[in-house]
Amino acid sequence: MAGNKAVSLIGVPTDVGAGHRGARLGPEALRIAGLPEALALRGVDVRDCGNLAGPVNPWQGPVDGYRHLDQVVAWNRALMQATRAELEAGRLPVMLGGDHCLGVGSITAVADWCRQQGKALRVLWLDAHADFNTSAVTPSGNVHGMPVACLCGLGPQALTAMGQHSPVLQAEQIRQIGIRSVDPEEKRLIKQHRVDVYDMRYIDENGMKRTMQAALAGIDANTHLHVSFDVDFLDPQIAPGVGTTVPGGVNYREAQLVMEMIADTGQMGSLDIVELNPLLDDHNRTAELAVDLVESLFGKSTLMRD
Ligand code: B3U
Ligand code: MN
Ligand code: MN
Repeated sequence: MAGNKAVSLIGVPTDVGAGHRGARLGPEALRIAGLPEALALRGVDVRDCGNLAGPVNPWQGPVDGYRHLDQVVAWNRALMQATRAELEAGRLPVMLGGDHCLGVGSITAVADWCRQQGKALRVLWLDAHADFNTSAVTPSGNVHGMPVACLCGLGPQALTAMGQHSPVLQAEQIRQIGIRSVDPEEKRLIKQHRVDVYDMRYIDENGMKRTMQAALAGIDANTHLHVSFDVDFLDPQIAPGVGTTVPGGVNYREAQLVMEMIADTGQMGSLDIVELNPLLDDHNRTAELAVDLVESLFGKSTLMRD
């Protein structure tokens, strides 16, 4: 059960992969919203590793279809090493982002570790976006729109081959939930690679319970579940503190159910919390909501179930 595990918080204060600046302040906002204390209250042994160091955001335009690729690579290398070290220490790494380009480093480390341990890996990508762009089709050059493609082997070698195996993931290991903004060429790539997408229409038609049952099907005691939680998964009415809000997102009750159903599997082994931008937030309320949801991920449930 994830709730009994030792957790390590890894702050990654950067927004080099994003189109807005401010996600670099995300780790501090999550701490101020009480994340370490909330986990400790749940009986979790929490270690805050502090923030990783890396290059500043040069705030330049795209070069060959990528913005800030060298800086993105440097941050991801640092995160990959830190994530690996915490996994090897038997702890559950929680990455405090930072923008979603960092999913490459964290998941590459997790995938290497799972291979070494003989564990199956399932990645849940909670997001408004599919993050499956490449340099050839990206509308922005922002690498936070590309991490899933990189993990599936589409992208610059410096990001697709950071770990011991490339591609890092097979598409069938991924479930995307909450998707509602996909660029036209990105859609073509997603279909070509057969990524399993539970978009908002699927959720509207089937309800969140059935969506999560489908997304979690096949998970067993040998599965390591990695949750990559982009805060823009949530509806902007409840989570305004993100750079790329998309209306029509997951509401509070649906989000709680997602987290509770993940907690019920007992198999979550690593977590990313990304794209929180405190400069766009309203008195840190998005960070506080993220902390509330993470508590549910670690087993806080309703009174009736405790
Ligand atoms: N798909 C767009 C927008 C985007 C993707 N991920 C985020 N925004 N956060 C792009 O620029 O790739
Ligand atoms: Mn994302
Ligand atoms: Mn997103």
